Amino acid sequence: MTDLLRLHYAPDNASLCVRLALEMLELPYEVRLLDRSKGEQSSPAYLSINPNGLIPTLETPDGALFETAAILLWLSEREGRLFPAPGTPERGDGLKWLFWLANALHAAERILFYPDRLVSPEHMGELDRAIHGQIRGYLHLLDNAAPAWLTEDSILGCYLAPMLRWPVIYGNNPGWLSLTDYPNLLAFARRFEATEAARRCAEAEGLGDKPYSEPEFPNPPEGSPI
Ligand SMILES: N[C@@H](CCC(=O)N[C@@H](CS)C(=O)NCC(=O)O)C(=O)O
Repeated sequence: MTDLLRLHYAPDNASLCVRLALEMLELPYEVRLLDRSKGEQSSPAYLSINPNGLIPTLETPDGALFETAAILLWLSEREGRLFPAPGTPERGDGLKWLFWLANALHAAERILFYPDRLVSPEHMGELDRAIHGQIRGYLHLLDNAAPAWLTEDSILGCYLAPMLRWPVIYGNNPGWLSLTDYPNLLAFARRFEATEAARRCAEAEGLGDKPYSEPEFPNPPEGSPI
């Protein structure tokens, strides 16, 4: 247990969504690097706070929290900012998109990044094509819906922005996706990356000048992101 907020992270991993929210909320926090090249996310010490062996975990006075969406919601409710409060008319809309980001888009992106966990090498191309189609479909849906929350000051934005960059640069076929096909999402990415909070995170994790509108492979001070 800690009185502080302690983010267990690896650069440009899902912990980035949480770092963005922490910076946006201007909360004091410390970070603990998980070196993925050494498999530190699977160490007994880390598994004792996150039995999934996934990044991120946020240690809090209420205990260790995992699952990006849960951490983002917990932070916003603690501070009373960046997400519609319970009982407000906007709450339902916020919740439905938060769950959608976690269950639809994030889940699909995990298939893109870890196809080898699901199929043998000879089926990898087929899976890649299928998941590209699904992610494109999700991004078109979001671009067309252009929900009211697509603003720079929302935990939904903190969750979405990294998910616009990762599929462009990671996976077996980097470059298969271009944000120019999604004008509303591209406009959001440009606004989001111009915020002070996003700039501080980009600096801390070596994400470059246009991390969301024109993503490039990162160059984090810690070395490799994966
Ligand atoms: N559902 C989890 C997914 C997190 C996730 O996919 N984290 C990745 C890093 S971006 C990870 O830990 N990958 C290591 C692995 O899957 O072994 C969440 O939202 O926290």
